[in-house]
Amino acid sequence: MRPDGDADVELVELPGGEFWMGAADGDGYPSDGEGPVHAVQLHPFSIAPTTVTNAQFAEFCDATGYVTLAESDGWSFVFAGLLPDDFPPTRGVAAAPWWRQVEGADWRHPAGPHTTFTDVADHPVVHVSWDDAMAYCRWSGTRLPTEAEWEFAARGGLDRRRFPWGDELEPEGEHRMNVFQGQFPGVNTAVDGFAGTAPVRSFPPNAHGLYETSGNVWEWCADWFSPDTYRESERRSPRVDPAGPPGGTHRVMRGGSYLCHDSYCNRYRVGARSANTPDSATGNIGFRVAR
Ligand SMILES: [Cu+2]
Repeated sequence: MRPDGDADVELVELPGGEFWMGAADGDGYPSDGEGPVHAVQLHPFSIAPTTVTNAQFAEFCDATGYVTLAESDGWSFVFAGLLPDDFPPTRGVAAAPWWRQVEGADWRHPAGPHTTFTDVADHPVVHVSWDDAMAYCRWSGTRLPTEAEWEFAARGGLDRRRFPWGDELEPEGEHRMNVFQGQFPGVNTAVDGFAGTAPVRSFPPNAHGLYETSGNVWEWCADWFSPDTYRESERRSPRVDPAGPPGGTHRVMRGGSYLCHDSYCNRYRVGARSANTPDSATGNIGFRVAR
């Protein structure tokens, strides 16, 4: 087994500096606390150009024997549209019936027990909880980015834009990220080329050299989530290297996923925020590391 901190991790060095964090009212959901847009200062940091892939996560598990929460629980949530028509009945989530509780779904079996990660080695690892992500970080000598670092990196130096490339969802009709097309959740036309996860580096990187900072999979951040984070930051919390509230129940997730669609969830914008409990794992949550 390799000693902690010795993994070969590709990182992009970013200079830090000041940027405008958050999104103005109008685009998002008031309960997410995307605003107010406020100036944040960051020290230099490094961040991975892509989310952690199945191949990379396999290296960690091979080296350490690590077992994820979904593996020990024996099930995880898979998007209904990714299950074959003849799949045995599954239980759904009442408020989100398109999420099916699938026995044997975990990072090694991303769309259920009949699938294997080796077929999608260059896709983002999914079905990893925040705690699983932290375990990978400890092994690889990395950490999760703070929410502020994530957003700084995702924006790619563009000031107050909606997406890593500008303001337009599909500039000149071109798909720049892996989100949902069609009628959610039943009709998935996958016009962008992908019904589920896409391999990392499927779409052009932003100006910082980062791939898929919008769409594809949600990315865990280090911070606790609060819809008041930015409002508090106006008064108390530091404008330099903010690290979120001191405690909470949910961890921040950023970037949106292949299931985001304008009709019900447009959180594929770089200023958008979401959160989940640290023990949550689903087929559309992954992470990228920082240092
Ligand atoms: Cu979404």
